[in-house]
Amino acid sequence: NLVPIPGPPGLPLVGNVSDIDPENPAQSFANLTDIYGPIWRFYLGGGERIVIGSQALMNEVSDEQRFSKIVAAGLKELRNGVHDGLFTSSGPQEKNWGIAHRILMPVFGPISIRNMFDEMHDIASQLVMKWARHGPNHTIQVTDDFTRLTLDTIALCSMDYRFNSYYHEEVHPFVGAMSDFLKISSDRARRTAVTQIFYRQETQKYWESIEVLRKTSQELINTRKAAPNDKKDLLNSMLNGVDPKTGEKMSDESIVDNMITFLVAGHETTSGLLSFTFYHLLKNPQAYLKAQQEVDEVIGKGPITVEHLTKLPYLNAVLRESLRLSPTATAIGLQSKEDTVLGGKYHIPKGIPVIAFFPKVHRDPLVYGEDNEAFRPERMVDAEFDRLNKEFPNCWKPFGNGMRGCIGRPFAWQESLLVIAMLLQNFNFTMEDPSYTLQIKQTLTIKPKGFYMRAHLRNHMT
Ligand code: MNH
Repeated sequence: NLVPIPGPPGLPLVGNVSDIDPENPAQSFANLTDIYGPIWRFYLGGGERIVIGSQALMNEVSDEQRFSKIVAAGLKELRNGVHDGLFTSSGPQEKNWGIAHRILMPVFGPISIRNMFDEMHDIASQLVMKWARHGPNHTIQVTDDFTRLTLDTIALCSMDYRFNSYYHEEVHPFVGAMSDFLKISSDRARRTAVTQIFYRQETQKYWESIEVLRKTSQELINTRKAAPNDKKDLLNSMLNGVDPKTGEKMSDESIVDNMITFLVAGHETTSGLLSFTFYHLLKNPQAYLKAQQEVDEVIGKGPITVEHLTKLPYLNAVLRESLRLSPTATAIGLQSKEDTVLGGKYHIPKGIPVIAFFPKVHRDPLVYGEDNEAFRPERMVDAEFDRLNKEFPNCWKPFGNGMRGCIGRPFAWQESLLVIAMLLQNFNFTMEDPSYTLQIKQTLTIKPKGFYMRAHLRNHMT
């Protein structure tokens, strides 16, 4: 009673290369899911891959007894720079993953994230100041300014280093090296070993960028070792933390891997979340109004404190709903530990990449109903959210799954709540072009393309 997994017919050698737009694979994945249903397969670079896009299948592949993370494609290329760092490691079978995971889990827990509030507030204030100075006639490049924010924040919190991105037009050399590293990694992932030979200059730039990233990080470690302090930041936690299981500390090599990993994994995703959230709020004036009213009632006109952030249920729901419709990390890659059957009738060979595609999982009509395309934060307030997750386990997965889920989630959440609250408190926003329709720019993550706003200081209006 097994049936073949449907999918677009492919050509010999090149497989389905023409079915997937390299500039916007997420759009192609969405279209192909509409055509072939919640499970389909394609061929690229010789190998078969399977895509899933429903809550029921997501729930099956979330079983860590049966499935584990696979490090393939872009992730595999990133290993050239950050090796077995947390994000790019194949998991517990690599010893450094376990050591770093056990040392860092508590460091990314809610209590130590609270201690990073002042640093987050420092950078967020710089953003507010910039937009206030520019005034309402200035076109805000939304994703650019949010990327400055998330990068500066993670660098300050993780290694006590200031990129000062709001004080320079051109990017910091470390940041430039990082975007080259990310861009070239994702381009390399689409090439065969043979075509890769024709990219000599690019390859040279690639390894130079990695060198810049690693050398800068090692220098920060050396500086801290030469002049230790008792700050409770991520760098100190990595330098001093002892793994309770093995009694080992993280090596310098592994600290460098993870410092770069935090910057890589932590900045684009959060910047995209902030950008999409403003897009959705501006497209949905009732939700915008409710969010701003909540900020006014809970925080008022005074300074925001870390306590305020626990009292913003509607803003929480706004962020959840934004990640439902626009999951900035669009997919995770999994593999079955044994030959298995999905959905009761689809044969899945052991080790084949299974791509869980969140934009479709998050629009499953059985879970989210007729209005699955609507931005409706009300469905994500705590009571509703809990009910959904109970009734439809694993229906909302923007931070990944299980032990390989996002370690930076509390960090990203606190930062995002703080920034949105501060911005709504200080400004009224308008869309530069009210007829703007959402377009996606995809790199390792997705962001809204060509989305611009204007910021009107609220004090000037009342
Ligand atoms: Mn993050 C893993 C999404 C913010 C650091 N993150 C993941 C995964 C997803 C994800 C999905 C699982 C990847 C996979 O299975 O291959 N992360 C996000 C989103 C945001 C985010 C949507 C913001 C919004 N992440 C952050 C921040 C940091 C961070 C901020 C660091 C400060 N994430 C990580 C690390 C991992 C990860 C490290 C890998 C954890 C592990 O496997 O041990």
